[in-house]
Amino acid sequence: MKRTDSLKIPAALAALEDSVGDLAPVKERIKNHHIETPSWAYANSGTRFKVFPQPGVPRTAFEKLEDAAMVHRLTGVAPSVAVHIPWDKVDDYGKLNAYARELGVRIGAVNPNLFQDVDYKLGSLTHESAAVRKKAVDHLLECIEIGKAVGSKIQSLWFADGTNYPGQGDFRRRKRYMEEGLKTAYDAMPADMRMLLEYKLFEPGFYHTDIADWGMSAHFCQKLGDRAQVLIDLGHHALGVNIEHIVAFLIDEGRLGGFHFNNKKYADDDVSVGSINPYELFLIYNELVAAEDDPGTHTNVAYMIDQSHNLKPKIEEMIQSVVNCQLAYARALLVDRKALAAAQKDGDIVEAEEILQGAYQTDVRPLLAQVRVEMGLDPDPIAAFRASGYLEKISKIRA
Ligand code: PSV
Ligand code: MN
Repeated sequence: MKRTDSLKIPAALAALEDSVGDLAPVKERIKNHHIETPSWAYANSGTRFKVFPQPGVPRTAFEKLEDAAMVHRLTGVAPSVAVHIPWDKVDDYGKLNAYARELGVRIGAVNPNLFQDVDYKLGSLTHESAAVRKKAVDHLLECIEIGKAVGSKIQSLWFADGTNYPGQGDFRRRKRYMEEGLKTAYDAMPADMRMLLEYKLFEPGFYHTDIADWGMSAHFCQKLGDRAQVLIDLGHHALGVNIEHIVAFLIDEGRLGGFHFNNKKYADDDVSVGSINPYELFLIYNELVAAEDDPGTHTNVAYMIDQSHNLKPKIEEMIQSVVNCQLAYARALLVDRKALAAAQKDGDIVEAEEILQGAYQTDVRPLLAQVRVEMGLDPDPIAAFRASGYLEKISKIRA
């Protein structure tokens, strides 16, 4: 089947409407499902083996916003951009903010960087030196000020803190240092700001990391307060971990703050979301939609992408990633939740799985195409990008 076949919208939609009923509410929800893209994915990045340069790559934070705005113009659902400090450090954040607004986007999560300074070789918040710990805390406080200046409501924290050898560090002392540093930052946040805390089981610490899994992250958050929540980066789990279960558990505890979407095949986060295991992504979205549909459950989830695009053209990969999230969300919206609950209560495993599979195997591409048409967009954002001449233009300007 050719990609464009799915864009024969009317016939495909009529068939879908026949089987699932009125699509208007589903389309509304897809239009309002926003995905934040990260400034760092537009910039030059690579693996530790090699950075392969790409034409037109942004040279400044302002140019990164331009590329993010292009992704938003084509998809209609990526209106905010996460920044990373100091990678996106500028003299005047008011100016950066105003430029974002002018481009039709806004600045989203602020990501401090506590892993690229030589002082952090043995840790940042968990370092044995009080001076280094203070330097790390000061950076967190600086990022909160930047967040205030750009109107950001999220501080998104990831720590490279960890050790490589048994005996290198004292686990309990490091835990207390971490708690102390996080608390100083948490207390400095304005009342409408949230702290999202990532975990990662390994790398760059290969013996231990100070926030190794969701349980440790949730524990720190619980001690901090309601505005500290866990951030799930899909790449940061051991193979075989059931991420959708973690999602459901954290939702139920009011501690799911957001996602860093990407995909790991073996480790970490450098592959496009939905590229390796779209069924897993669907099952994650299935839990999110189940929570949205449950009137007794309140969620405030920041949907963000955290990828580093090494081989594919960066803007196209970002469009593809946003669309992959939309595909998973749309399919999850088609799950017949009443029938699923009934099958679960009856212990009817086969029926329950068939219900999920039925939604997952539905071709929702015509539905997404129709949503884009209704939003005044081209139904095929990648084709539209290729036809736009944008890459050729920036390649010349940024040469
Ligand atoms: C490193 O693993 C990492 O990918 C984390 O997931 C952070 O979110 C990201 O870098 C940006 O600092
Ligand atoms: Mn991440």
